[in-house]
Amino acid sequence: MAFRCKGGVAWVALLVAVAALASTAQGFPNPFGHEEFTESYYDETCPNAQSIIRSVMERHAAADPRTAPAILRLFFHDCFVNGCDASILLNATDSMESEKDAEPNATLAGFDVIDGIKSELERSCPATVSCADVLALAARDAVAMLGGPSWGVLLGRKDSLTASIDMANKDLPNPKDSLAELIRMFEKNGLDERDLTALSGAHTVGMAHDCKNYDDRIYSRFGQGGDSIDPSFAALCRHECEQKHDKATAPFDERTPAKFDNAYYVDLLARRGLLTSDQELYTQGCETGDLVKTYAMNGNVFFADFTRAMVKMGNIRPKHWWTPAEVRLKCSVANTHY
Ligand code: HEM
Ligand SMILES: *[C@@H]1O[C@H](CO)[C@@H](O)[C@H](O)[C@H]1NC(C)=O
Ligand SMILES: CC(=O)N[C@H]1CO[C@H](CO)[C@@H](O)[C@@H]1O
Repeated sequence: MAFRCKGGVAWVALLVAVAALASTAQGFPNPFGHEEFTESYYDETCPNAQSIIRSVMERHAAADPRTAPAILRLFFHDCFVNGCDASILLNATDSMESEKDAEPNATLAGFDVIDGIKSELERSCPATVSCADVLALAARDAVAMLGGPSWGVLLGRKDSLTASIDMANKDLPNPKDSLAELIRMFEKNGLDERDLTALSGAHTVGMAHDCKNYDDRIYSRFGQGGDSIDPSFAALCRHECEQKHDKATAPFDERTPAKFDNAYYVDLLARRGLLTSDQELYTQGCETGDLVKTYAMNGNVFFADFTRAMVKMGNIRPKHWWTPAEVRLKCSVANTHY
């Protein structure tokens, strides 16, 4: 049963007002010195950038169905750790650990796809398109290729010179987090409860590859699971984990795991969300619970909110505007070494 809420309408009105204010503010130059992103950023310098990215994405996705979900997840991890600056893509060096080795990354994939896209781009327009923009465009293509919405991507991001494993461990949400914690982590990035609920809908595609991410929920340990999980769903997941151990995989959305649709929210209504962080949106949330119901009923509202939230997430900037940045030549290694 979803949390009952009072004053829901007032909250929505306030949010709409805040969103309207924020969007008018976008027209002004950023006081922190960040350049505005624009859709036309590469129109002169690399007019084929978007078609190159799309065709490499299609080639990889045809060969490996994991590609599109993996790229979408990579973009989220990039943006949440000190802004969308491609820091997630850097390999470790002698003097720097890699975000790839941070705890929440354990099963990230798709790095080779981004490296492949980048090397094709370098042939057409050398040293022009940043890896952070490649990831933003590839994530948009991934969603569209899975049957989801598409949108114009704002461009002009720069690539970081370094990565931070400590920030990756600290700034990425954990699958066992409570709703309050999720709200706090999204808020730190300027994302509200509506963004959180819509962006979590990315879990309508892809798989979890590690039972550790949801074991407490399916075994009802540490206050997780219990009434908030359908017992037959819990039994199904336990069976898979016990049979296959560290090879166990579980789709987030059981019925259409390869289709970007609103079925994730229908699963949450049935208490068949995989992670605690998924299910809490419905069982613990007031505003988020109402949104889950809305999205489950109306896929167009979900698509519209998801699109808007992806643009917002793609606008998360590195926290310090003076952070040195560049256009990397290879996405897994910085051009400049300290
Ligand atoms: C709300 C907080 C979130 C948490 C705690 C979370 C956590 C996770 C976890 C634990 C996995 C499974 C990893 C594995 O076992 O392989 C996963 C997969 C995934 N996540 Fe999230 N996630 C969150 C939000 C997001 C967002 C905002 C997006 C994108 C907009 C996203 C996109 C994905 C995708 C597409 C997959 C499937 C990847 C694959 O199939 O390889 N997640 N997430
Ligand atoms: C970064 O690491 C990956 C995987 O370990 C490897 O395939 C890739 O070649 C490395 N990149 C560079 C530029 O060395
Ligand atoms: C893809 C990747 O680099 N995964 C790493 C994430 O972190 C774990 C644990 O630190 C590593 O063992 C993985 O190789």
